[in-house]
Amino acid sequence: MLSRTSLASWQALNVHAKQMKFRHMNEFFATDKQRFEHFSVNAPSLLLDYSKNLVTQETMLKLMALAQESDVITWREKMFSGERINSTENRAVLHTALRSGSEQSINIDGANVAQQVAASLDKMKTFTEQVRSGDWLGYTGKRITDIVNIGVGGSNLGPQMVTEALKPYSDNRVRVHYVSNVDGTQIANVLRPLNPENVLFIVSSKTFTTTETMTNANTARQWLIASSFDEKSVAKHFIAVSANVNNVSNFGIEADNIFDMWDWVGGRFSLWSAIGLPIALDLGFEKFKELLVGANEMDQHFCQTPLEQNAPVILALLSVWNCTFLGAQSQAILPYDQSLHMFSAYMQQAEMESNGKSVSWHGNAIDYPTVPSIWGALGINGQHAFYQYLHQSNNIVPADFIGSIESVTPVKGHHSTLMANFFAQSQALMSGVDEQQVRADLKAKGRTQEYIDKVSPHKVHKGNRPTNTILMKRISPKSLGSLIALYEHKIFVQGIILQICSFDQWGVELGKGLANEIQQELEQNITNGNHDSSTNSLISFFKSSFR
Ligand code: G6Q
Repeated sequence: MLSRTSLASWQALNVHAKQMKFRHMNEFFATDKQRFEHFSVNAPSLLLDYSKNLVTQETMLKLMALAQESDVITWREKMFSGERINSTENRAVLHTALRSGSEQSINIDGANVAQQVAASLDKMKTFTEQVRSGDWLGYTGKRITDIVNIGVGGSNLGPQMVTEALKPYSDNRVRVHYVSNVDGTQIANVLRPLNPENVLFIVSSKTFTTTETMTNANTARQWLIASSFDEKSVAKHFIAVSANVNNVSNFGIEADNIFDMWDWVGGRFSLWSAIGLPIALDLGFEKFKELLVGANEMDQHFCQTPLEQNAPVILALLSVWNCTFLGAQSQAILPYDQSLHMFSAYMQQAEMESNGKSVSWHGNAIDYPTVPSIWGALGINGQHAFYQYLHQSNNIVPADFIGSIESVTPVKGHHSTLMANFFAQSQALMSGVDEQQVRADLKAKGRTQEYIDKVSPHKVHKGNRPTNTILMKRISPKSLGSLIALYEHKIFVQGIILQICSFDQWGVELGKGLANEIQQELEQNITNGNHDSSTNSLISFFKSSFR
């Protein structure tokens, strides 16, 4: 298959980008009074305003032509129908089936996916109700008050981000904690205040081989047995979510307490599966289902809406426009809602692990810029930290502003202050302030000419910095489900346009393998000496100095 660069739409965008680099968004807003109407769409639970991008109607037409020529529609059908589009791992990509509520059968390796999903959801429901009602008892007959989820990467970030976002919806029947880091400090801090008699551990690992998770799970197991003096207590206090039943059984977790994972769900897309159990335990199963409903509504929007009005497609095309054609190298995710304080970290994994690659589907080197690095933090905190860079650095950082019309926990006088900043920042990033204005403002304040000459260049803001604004009514299980699915599909479309295998993660696997080798050197007094001289010397310095 030919590189995307050979497409007529790609070449047209290249020429167009060279002209657009000299335009300013201020000019577009001045000449089109309905720019907001022309460049915004409604999608389930949210409004997307993309008018503050360096785009005209012509740009959008050219980008839509690129989506058409890249066969986005055919690829979308392939994904939803269970074709093995994860080509390097020969797997289907069906996280959408986890929330479809559909009985329509998709067959993977002789099994009906719809039936597998329905059975898993039933099992999650029963289990969630047992624990939350106090029917599930620990080894001394006490109810479970604390859930500790042990998992890392895709088996941690999604559930933790959602748990944090939906805290106001928790009835606090159980407390949910997360352990992901193999640094013992984390598990020690989590376990210190807990009583083993009341704790239920969820070991979340698709492979059940991930060293960090296995190390933490073994520590948790020892902590429990140090109190119960009975290996059998593990059955009452450990459950697992995994595709590796053998390893889970060897760990001592009973078959009934294993929740399925499947090859057709990637870790970073798995919060909709039993990996989401901590969410269901925290909120109750019905609210977990609302999360699935919200995601499914976005799936429907993605499948049924023409590309021109399709929010995930638009977001993907704008990212390709800003990064591949206009040269931006990073993108900020800036939530103005405390509930979303982990959202940037979650998106960082979702996009960078999916599309942070430099080889095409066919194994050829990709010779165009692909996806940006993703970073960000709560917008208000960012304003007093890194926004300086967004406003005045030489590097353009496109940003997504995400906010809510209503606060989930209204406190008088707070929300309007928060949202005033939300609107002000994207306006300032777009319009900037030119030197003439800066000088006039300083003069009006009575500053001396000498001061004005000195300070004016520093106060100029060029503006023209692209932002998207995503506005939701309020954060709820349903709207959060829609928001996450919006970005999942954006990432998918980006991958299709850039010819990237979005669903593998060989870069993660490389590090896992190397660390296992080095761990043996550290623990068994072996000197391998086969590393580069820096790594060899660091290992020997570590061993000689700290033992
Ligand atoms: C996600 C990645 C990766 C994975 C972790 C944990 O898509 O594959 O982040 O989730 O490495 O893997 P396990 O669930 O197998 O422990």
